[in-house]
Amino acid sequence: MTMMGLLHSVALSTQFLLIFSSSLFTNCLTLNDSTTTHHHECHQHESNALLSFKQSFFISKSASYNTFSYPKTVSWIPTTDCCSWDGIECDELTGHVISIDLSSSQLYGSMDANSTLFSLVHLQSLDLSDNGFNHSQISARIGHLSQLRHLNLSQFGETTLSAEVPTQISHLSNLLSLDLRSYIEA
Ligand SMILES: *[C@@H]1O[C@H](CO)[C@@H](O)[C@H](O)[C@H]1NC(C)=O
Ligand SMILES: *[C@@H]1O[C@H](CO)[C@@H](O)[C@H](O)[C@H]1NC(C)=O
Ligand SMILES: *[C@@H]1O[C@H](CO)[C@@H](O)[C@H](O)[C@H]1NC(C)=O
Ligand SMILES: CC(=O)N[C@H]1CO[C@H](CO)[C@@H](O)[C@@H]1O
Repeated sequence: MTMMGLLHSVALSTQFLLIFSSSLFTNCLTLNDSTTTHHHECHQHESNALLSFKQSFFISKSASYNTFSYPKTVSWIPTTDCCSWDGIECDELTGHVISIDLSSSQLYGSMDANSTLFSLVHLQSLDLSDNGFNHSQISARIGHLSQLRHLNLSQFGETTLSAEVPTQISHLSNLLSLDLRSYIEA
């Protein structure tokens, strides 16, 4: 084979490869389109559950001890995808809410025993540490969140949770970390 012939066949096969891979690429994109856009958005009932949880609290700077605290729930706006809200993480495939981080979020109020929070059954991580829960009890419904791996309800100062821990917390068989510490100011 001459040098020219070799170059020619390389060029041909490169061209073939390019066409082949570009059609593969388009196929992938089309497939992806249908899977991603469909599942990435927050489920409506989970969005509603988060919004009513938000509405059950006041924002009060003094409810959080951390000097870098800020009200994360301000970014929780009904017309937007809840997976994009501050402190919220969704499963990339199913779109279910799997993590809530509302640590040091200046939330003040009582935690309702029937809070809509307990309908978020796909939650794997829940951090409500350093807010002001006005001595409310940890709901027995915490036991509904059976996927929970991390639970942080530790509090500071005067506005801690009640010291009583419901026995249902023992239903959380996937728990890897549990923080219920209370720091009372001297
Ligand atoms: C705090 O708790 C007290 C006593 O249970 C109650 O009267 C009051 O309404 C609560 N405040 C809030 C903001 O939930
Ligand atoms: C919670 O809801 C149940 C029924 O779903 C009701 O029996 C119970 O009284 C409610 N508890 C509170 C504290 O609202
Ligand atoms: C729980 O939250 C507090 C305050 O946000 C933090 O200091 C602590 O490390 C957390 N606990 C765990 C086990 O992550
Ligand atoms: C394979 C497949 O379902 N492809 C879909 C990708 O998304 C477009 C529109 O976004 C649909 O028309 C295709 O059917």
